[in-house]
Amino acid sequence: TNKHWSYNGETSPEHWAEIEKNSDCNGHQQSPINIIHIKADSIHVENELKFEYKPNTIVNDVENNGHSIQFDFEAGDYIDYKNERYCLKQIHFHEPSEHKIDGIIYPIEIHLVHTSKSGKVTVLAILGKEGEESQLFEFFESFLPLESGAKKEIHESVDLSSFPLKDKEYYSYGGSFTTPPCTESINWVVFKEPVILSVEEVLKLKENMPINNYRNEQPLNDRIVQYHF
Ligand code: B30
Ligand code: ZN
Repeated sequence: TNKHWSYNGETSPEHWAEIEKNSDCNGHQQSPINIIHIKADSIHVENELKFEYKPNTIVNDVENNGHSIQFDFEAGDYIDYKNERYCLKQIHFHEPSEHKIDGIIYPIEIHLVHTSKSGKVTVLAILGKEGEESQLFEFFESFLPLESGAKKEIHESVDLSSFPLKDKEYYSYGGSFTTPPCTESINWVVFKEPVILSVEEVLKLKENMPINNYRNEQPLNDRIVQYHF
């Protein structure tokens, strides 16, 4: 039988390309990356990223899929990115962060995964660091702990418009899924400023997630990162 990918031992990220035969894991446009601010190309485009996050979007369920904690969303929250509409599908977490900014690793990274009608994917990445407590994390963590493989129905509304993302500076580049099959042509948007959650919230998330579920930094190769201010 097939060995399943993981974050440690014989099926860790260094082995993904061998064990996932038809994957892109050996590709040249992989994620995550270390974003070096002074090397990014600064640009300002009006309305490149617009949020259509509603105050009452339904979270269908949460699953511990063995590689992360993932919340699945009912259709309702959208972003308009580069003149295309993307629907929020799911949110999941990594610890510590996968992306780095100027070499800095954050305790948490949140991925908001969006897809367009034509099948394109945009992932918004938000770094998380310790400080004041966050109502939003309080909500997400209220469904933990969750055993590996377990799924819980939720059907409650959440207000992601309370995430302070509107008009915030971000980096963007073309990359891949950070897990097998490491599919390329993913639009990445990484917010420059981290969001704040409490020490306790970070701990609770870390204790209830697959440990060290991050992929190491991938080479930038010939790609250019844009800095949107
Ligand atoms: S990430 O944001 O780059 N970490 C997928 C979405 C986002 C990222 C990585 C992967 C994805 O959609 N993968 C294919 C579907 N998955 C199921 C899933 O959504 O959770 C299949 C799988 O990997 O075995 Cu886990
Ligand atoms: Zn992810």
